[in-house]
Amino acid sequence: TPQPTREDKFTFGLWTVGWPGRDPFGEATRSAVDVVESVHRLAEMGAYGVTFHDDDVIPFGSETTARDEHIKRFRAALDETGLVVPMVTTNLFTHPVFKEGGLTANDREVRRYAMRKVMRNMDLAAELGAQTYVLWGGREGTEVDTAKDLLAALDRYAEAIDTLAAYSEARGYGLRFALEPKPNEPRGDIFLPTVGHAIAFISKLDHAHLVGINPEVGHEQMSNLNFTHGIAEAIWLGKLFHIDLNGQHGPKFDQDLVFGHGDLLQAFSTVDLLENGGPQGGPSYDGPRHFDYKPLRTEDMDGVWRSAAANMRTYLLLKERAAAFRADPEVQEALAAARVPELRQPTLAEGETFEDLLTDRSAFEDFDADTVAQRGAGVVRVDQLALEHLLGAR
Ligand code: GLT
Ligand code: MN
Ligand code: MN
Ligand code: MN
Repeated sequence: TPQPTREDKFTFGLWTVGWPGRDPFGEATRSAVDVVESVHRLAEMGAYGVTFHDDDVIPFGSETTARDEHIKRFRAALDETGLVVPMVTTNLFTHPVFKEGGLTANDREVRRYAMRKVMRNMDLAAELGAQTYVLWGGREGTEVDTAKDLLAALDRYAEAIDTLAAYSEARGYGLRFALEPKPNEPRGDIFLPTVGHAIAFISKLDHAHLVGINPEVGHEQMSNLNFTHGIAEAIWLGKLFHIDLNGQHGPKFDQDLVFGHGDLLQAFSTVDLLENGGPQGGPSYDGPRHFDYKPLRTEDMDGVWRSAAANMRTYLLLKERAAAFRADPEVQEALAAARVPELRQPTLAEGETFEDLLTDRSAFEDFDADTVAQRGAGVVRVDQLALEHLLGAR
């Protein structure tokens, strides 16, 4: 059975294993976890790195000396374990000052403060060697549409991101920014709710080349969208800068389950795309495999570490299953029968123009749509073969 190693590039948000289980209806069920312990435990389990919000490492409001001390302890843990920090983000959602928004708050003072909070943590991100800066706008949105100038909010969002990108360039930080879509929760409706909205927004930025997305499995599924299709489009556009893997059972509140513990077939197609979907059949994404989940509130600390291990093990099992699926001669035959490889062949022949297509009688005048319509597409056979590989039945 597969064991995670550093080469697998598994990373975890410190806020994941560190979540004490507080929800809107109940108190914490576990005590807070020291980040130093999280770094050591994750390293022992075979993780490659950790990610964090400023406030995960440095409690909000810490004075300068206390702040330095928190950073020093964290750095020491990284040095001892060799874990890296490929991604960093900002908490612009917990403190009540952000109740009406951060970078898109109506209150300009709040926006300026939010921007400074991000810039300060970008300094730390660069110091720790991060390549990616995530912006999840959990509080950027509304409950009441008429209480926000929606077009101005998008202007302010773009202004903020362009300013932050310019700051990274000017300081030579080399950061790339990844916007994380989510449809709702905590706000009633959040701006840039899906992969598609976020990618379209990016095209309007002055620094579009430095900005991509950090899609989360559950967030797309909350919108009843297909996550695998979403990341496929992001990959196609060169915009998959980072990824948040977890699990979700369809449209409802954000569950943040262990990867694979929600829609398992979609988890399989996601891993298959990431690992085997590249042009030559290899990986289509080479960044960290980042888990953003919450250990169930029912669990004690033993359950927390088990759930962390479960994310990595599930990913590796799916990777193994996807490789077996691709290597199975019957699968290859079923894919060929379903004409899957044919889709890589351009619709027009080399050098062929629409004029040539117009004169090709076999394409239209002599084409027998009714006869061709009778061909089965052979999809169910592929589906069942995938399922059997997934179940370990083949
Ligand atoms: C928060 C959110 C996540 C985001 C994190 C980045 S924080 O826990 O639910 O989906 O990825 O800010
Ligand atoms: Mn610039
Ligand atoms: Mn989530
Ligand atoms: Mn996330």
